[in-house]
Amino acid sequence: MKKHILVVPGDGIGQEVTTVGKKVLEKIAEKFGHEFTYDEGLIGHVAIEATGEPLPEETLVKMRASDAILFGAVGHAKYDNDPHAKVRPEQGLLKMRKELGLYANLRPIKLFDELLEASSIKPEILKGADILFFRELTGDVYFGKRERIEEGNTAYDTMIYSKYEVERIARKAFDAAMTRGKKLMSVDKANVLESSRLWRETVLEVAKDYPEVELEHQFVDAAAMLLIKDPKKFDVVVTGNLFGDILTDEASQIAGSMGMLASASVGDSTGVYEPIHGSAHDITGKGIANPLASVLSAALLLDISFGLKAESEAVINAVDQVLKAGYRTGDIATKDTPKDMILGTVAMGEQI
Ligand code: GGG
Repeated sequence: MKKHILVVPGDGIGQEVTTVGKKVLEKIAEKFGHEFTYDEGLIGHVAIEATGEPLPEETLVKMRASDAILFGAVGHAKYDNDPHAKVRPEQGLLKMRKELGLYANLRPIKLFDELLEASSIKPEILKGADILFFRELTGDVYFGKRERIEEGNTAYDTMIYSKYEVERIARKAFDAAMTRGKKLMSVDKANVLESSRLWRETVLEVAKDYPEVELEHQFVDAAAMLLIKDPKKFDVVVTGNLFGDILTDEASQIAGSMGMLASASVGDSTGVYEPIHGSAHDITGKGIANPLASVLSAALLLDISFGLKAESEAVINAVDQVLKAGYRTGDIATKDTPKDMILGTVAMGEQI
C-alpha cells in the first residue's frame, strides 16, 4: 500500500514522542511491504516562532494533501502566565480541527494488564475496564463567542451546540456501540444547561435508529465520580468537547498514565492521530517522556485511516510484549520496578 503521512510534532515533548511514533510506522512499512512517504509541518509555538501563525497556511495545505496526520502536542510555558497573549499555540490545534472538519475525537481507554499496579485505582476495580470515548471536537465553549467586558473585569464563554453537530457525533458513537457491547452512555449537564438539553433530546432521537443499543444518560458530575468508582460500567461514551476533555484526562488514570492514551480525530477529511497529552514543558528535553501514546496513535492511524488491521494489531502487540517484558518509562513505573528497566523515550521506542 502507498500512503503519504504528514508528521506534525508541534511543541515540547510532542517532538520527542512523535519521532518514536514515526519510527514505528517506518518499521511497519518495512515488515509488511508498504510504501509510506512522509513530510513535516509546523504548528503551535514552533510555528508562531517561525511564521507568526499558530497554524500556517503551508501546514494546512500539506494536511489536506496527506492520507493521515501523525500529530504531537501544542503548548508552551511562556503563554501560561500571559492571559493577554493574542496569538497562542492552542489556536493552531482548534483551527486545524475546524478547517479539517475533525468533529469526532475517539479516545480509547485501554488498560494493559501489566499496568494494573501503575494506576492509583485499586486493581480489583480496574481489571477488565475498556472504554471508548467519543469527544465532540468542533463545538462547545471552544468555539462559542467569548469576550471580556466591563473594562476587562468580567469575561464569558458561550457553550453552544447545534442539532446537526450532536447528531453526527451521536451516530458515530452508536455505530461504535453496535460493534462493541451495544451499550452507550451519553454525558451532559441537562439539569442545568440548555445546550445539554438539546444534546440529550438529539441523542434520544438518534437512538430510535439503534434499538439494539442500550442508551444511558449521566450528568457529567456523576460520570466523573462513576469513572473512578466503577470504570467497568462504561463501554462507549459520547460527550461534548469540554466534558470530554476533562473526563478523558481523568480516565487516563485507568490506563495508568496520560502517557498511555492515544486518540484519533476524524470527520470530513484527513484523520489526525495524537496522544491526548499536551507538550509537558516540565519534562521537555529530558528524554523521559513516555512515547507509548504516540506509538498507540500510530496503531489507530494504521487501522482507521488505512484499514490495516493486522499492522495495527502488530503495534499494539509490541506494546503489550514490551510491558510484559517489564520495561517502563518513569510515569508507569512503580516502586517495585528495577531501576535498569526504567527507560527513556528513545530506548522505549527501540524496544517497541
Ligand atoms: N496532543 C494534545 C494536545 O496537544 N493538547 C494540548 C491542548 O491544548 N489541548 C486542548 C484540547 O485538546 O482541546
